[in-house]
Amino acid sequence: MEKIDLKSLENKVRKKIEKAESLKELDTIFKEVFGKDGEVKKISKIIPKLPKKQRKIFGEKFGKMKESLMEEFEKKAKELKEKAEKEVEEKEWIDITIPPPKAPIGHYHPITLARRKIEEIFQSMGFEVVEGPEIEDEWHNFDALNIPPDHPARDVLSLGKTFYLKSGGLMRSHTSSVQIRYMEKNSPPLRIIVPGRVFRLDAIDASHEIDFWQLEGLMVGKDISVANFKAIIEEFLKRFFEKEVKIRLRPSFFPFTEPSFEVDISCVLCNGKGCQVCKNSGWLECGGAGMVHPNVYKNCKLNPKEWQGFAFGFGMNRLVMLKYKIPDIRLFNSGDLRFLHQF
Ligand code: FA5
Repeated sequence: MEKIDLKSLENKVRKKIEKAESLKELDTIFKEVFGKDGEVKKISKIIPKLPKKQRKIFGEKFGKMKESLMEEFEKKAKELKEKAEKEVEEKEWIDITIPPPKAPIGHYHPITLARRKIEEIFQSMGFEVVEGPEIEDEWHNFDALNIPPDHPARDVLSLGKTFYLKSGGLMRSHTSSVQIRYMEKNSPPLRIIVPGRVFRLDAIDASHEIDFWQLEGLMVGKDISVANFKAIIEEFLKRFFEKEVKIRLRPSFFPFTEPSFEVDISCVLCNGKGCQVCKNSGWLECGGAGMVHPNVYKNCKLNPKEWQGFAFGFGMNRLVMLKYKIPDIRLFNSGDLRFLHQF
């Protein structure tokens, strides 16, 4: 009969329990001791074979050892469970008082921002904001504006640069078409602006797009003059750029205005002193303007002897580029969010 050293077995198991670092490890040790093929089972099998007297003493000792090891296991298990819970608590600790990260919000396109500002300024001066179709017909885009089919003036307004549609009609090449649409339906006195998209088959570069914006204006009454035009435009520019801006009118030609002029504004970047953007001239081109041609009134069934007024058509992208110091017109339609996020 082999000698069973309960004491050393107990010490061995106690040491193992003490060293256990996780519940899983402890469970493995438990199975080694109390499991099917565990040491305890093995001893239990031996006990009935012992002589009666020895059996009783040994049995009692063995029972006590089992009990005390069981207690030890339980104690350790409780300890390890608490430790594990504490670790989870520390790892998964959530501060519910921290504000959540801000949800990303969209930005307005600079054209939209400028458009709103422009509309607000002109509305405060009694102008109505009007829209017209982007797909036009020859009558509104050319003919009614005193640009007959065989007239070389069609070249001035980029006949070869107009997008014609297979289905008939064309993409409007300027917002002046809306002058006609409005005067066909409304009698003067009138004051309107038309901020709108226009399309031209131009070669794209830093200052030319094929899909850009114009700001049209029309003011007609009994005695509206160039002086009114100058005053209104200067007031508009001052409020748009938030600084004093001078304007200069140069003689020009448009079939739908007489006289016609090119409108220059004093450079808003160098205040007219001369810089790279204005090519040291102190002036920037901003668009065309003039007094509405008598034929335009006639084409809208209005009496040219009765009415007079001015019209203008500015490059809106140009105005926005100057306001926000945008160096390249191509950025507007680029869809580049890094650009848009700056506004
Ligand atoms: C016209 O389109 C006339 N309808 C303007 C007008 C209206 C004159 C009413 C008189 C009375 P023009 O083709 O010059 O004119 O264009 C006006 C402005 O649009 C230009 O000064 C320029 O600032 C802008 N523009 C023209 N082409 C482009 C382009 N490809 N890309 C960006 N801006 C352009």
